[in-house]
Amino acid sequence: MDDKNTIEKKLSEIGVSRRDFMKFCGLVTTALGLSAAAIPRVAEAIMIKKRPPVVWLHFAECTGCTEAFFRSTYPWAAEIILDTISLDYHETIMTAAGYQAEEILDKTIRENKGNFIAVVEGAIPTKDNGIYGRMGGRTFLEIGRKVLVDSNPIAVLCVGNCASFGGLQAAAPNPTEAKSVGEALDLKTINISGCPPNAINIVATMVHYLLLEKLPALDEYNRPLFAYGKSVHDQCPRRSHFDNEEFVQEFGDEAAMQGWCLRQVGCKGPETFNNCPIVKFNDGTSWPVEAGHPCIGCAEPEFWDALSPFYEGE
Ligand code: FSX
Ligand code: SF4
Ligand code: F3S
Repeated sequence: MDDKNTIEKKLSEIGVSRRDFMKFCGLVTTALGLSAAAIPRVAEAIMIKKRPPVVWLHFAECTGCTEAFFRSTYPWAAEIILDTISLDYHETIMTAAGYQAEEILDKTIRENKGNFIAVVEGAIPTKDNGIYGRMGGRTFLEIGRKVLVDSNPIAVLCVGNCASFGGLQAAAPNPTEAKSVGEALDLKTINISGCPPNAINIVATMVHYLLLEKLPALDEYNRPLFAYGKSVHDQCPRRSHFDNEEFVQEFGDEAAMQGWCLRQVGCKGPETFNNCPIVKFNDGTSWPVEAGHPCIGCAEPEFWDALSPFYEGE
């Protein structure tokens, strides 16, 4: 059976139309900055390529990242991706609980040492040897050392601001001395930041690995450049109004700022790097600024402290 038929067969098994699937692949391709000509290769990478198992850990967080990923507009996308990435352990969706769940985790990392991908949500409390974050009798620090350091995964993908930079848990006064996964464990991680991050960027990072057999290039905060290479402001359609001399001449500075740009109500688009204006959320429907809400800088380190108050102007 050729690749095209294999994809068709898999799609019909889960009741997904080829049209919807290709649209989803189009969004992933856009996020990766590839031309539309690459869509068939992205589709193959998602549906056909053989891949390493994935372990998905939760530390201190609100689980919003998982929610954003699993409840995307394409409910089947998570199903395909989970099958695609052969997810072995995910505390939110796995049926096993208690000792059984712990056993699955231990077995997966034992049998796949050095050959699995780890996805992590949440920050790690470090005060008093990490006792403020525990699961199954082990601290997040201990679990992190065992799974993310000693078991030597191919890559550690930090999903969300909390795992990437500490997020809300690390905001002042940070009573548990919560830290990013990289800082708490002295580890190089790939940071897919945002609170929550865009599901398309999570999938695109995995597809990058499946397609090109290497991890994506990163910025100074270890975020994939394909998604975080430009500021929100540089890609914002509202920007054209205050950059557009004709508009300013006709309607004046004030209209350019007040009617369109949200800077005066506190938009942090100029300080924030993310591809929201291009990839958008909810099946490419909209994103905060398009919906009339200023960007609050959710993809940036320490945004709770450094970029608040969120709703005041300069
Ligand atoms: Fe943090 Fe994610 Fe914000 Fe929540 O896992 S990035 S609080 S959306 O859930 O970690
Ligand atoms: Fe920049 Fe925000 Fe204004 Fe858009 S709304 S142009 S991101 S400041
Ligand atoms: Fe976050 Fe700003 Fe995008 S708040 S979702 S980075 S527009």
